[in-house]
Amino acid sequence: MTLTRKDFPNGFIFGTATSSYQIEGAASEDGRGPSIWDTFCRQPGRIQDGTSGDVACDHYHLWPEDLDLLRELGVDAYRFSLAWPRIQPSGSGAVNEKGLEFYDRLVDGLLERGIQPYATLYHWDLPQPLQDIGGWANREVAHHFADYAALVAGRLGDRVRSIATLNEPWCSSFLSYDIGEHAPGLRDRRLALAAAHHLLLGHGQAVQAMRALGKPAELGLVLNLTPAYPASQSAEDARATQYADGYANRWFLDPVFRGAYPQDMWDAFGQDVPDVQDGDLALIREPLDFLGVNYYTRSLVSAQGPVRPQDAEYTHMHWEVYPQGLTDLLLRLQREYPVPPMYITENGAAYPDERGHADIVHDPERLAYYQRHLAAVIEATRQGADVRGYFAWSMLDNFEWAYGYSRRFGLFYVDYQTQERTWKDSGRWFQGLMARTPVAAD
Ligand code: IFM
Repeated sequence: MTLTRKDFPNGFIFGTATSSYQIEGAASEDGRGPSIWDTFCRQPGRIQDGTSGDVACDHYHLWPEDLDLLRELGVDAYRFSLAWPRIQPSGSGAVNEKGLEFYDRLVDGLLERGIQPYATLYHWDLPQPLQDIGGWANREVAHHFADYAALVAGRLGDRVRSIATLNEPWCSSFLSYDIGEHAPGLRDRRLALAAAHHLLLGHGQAVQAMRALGKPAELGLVLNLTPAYPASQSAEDARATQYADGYANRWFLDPVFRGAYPQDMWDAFGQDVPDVQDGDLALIREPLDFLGVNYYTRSLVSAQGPVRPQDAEYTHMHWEVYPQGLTDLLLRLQREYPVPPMYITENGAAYPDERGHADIVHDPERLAYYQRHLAAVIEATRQGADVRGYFAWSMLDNFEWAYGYSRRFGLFYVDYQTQERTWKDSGRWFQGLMARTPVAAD
């Protein structure tokens, strides 16, 4: 079997994705203020290898070389995020011009190389001063976010093709305030639900504020969605699966596309539900130009807890490789929600790559992962899902949050001592796909 660009709908966009804290480094340069991840990384035991994003891939300095690599890769687009603490070090008010200038240069550099910029406003690096007033659990932060969004859209909205407000609000709320694995590392269900609500509110307000500027950029939201499947036919497993789906997916999809929180989850969360004020849900439901879908794996659920099938393949994150889940997810979104056009804004896999002496890193499992998931996207589009593009996560190996540098997701291998970038087989395979030549799909 071969895969070519012709297998995808006309105009389908291919790109790679990264995020500011994971690659930029230069944590205290040119007026950047501290973010919650700077704080979190300094707390003992939070990051598996005790590292931080202080230097990361040093992309803040190496961006011209990195954009040259993107050009060589041949992608149509590049998805990156802006560091709010570079632009507004205290999270509101005063603007740090040097921070905005960095993104000006990045966007112009992409355009000069014929690559379309896809910007994300918030990929988890909240300015620390906003955490000091409670972070996303404080409703005020939503208003600050909308101001920041308007500021960025005013500056870049003519040049970027798309602006996503939030990346993966599930992670910035449940994973960060309920499960405690991400900054700020809290374990409080009530705060997590307040944070989730204020993230969505901030998203809606930001879309309204940006739209009012009348800039051409497409506006949307990026959700990480994990389809849940029952481990058996039992009624107990079905109930547990519905809860898992509510917690991971519907708590975000329903307010954004239906204007209401799902009743079963509202009942299940009991006393912890957020304070929803008049007009909030109308704002959250603000129409979008696109939905970004981040897909990595599925969950298999029993009443006793998650199940790990024995015969399945797993990535270095211990996530099951399950391409069918992506087809199912896209078709479900198209069928059950009034979704706008969709992009796969992230998909990819970590494997323990090793750089030998050759000038290429062999990563057969990642390559197979991409081939199988792209085939899953094609299948979904053939069955009617309106998918307009696909972004591989990630362009570079980078700082994988609580795992530090111990997990590699890149199409390019990064040597963190020398900052040398080395092509992986998966990168060369993408290059072949971009060049419109048929490439093997298995
Ligand atoms: O690295 C992350 C990214 O920041 C958000 N989505 C999932 C990726 C892999 O864990």
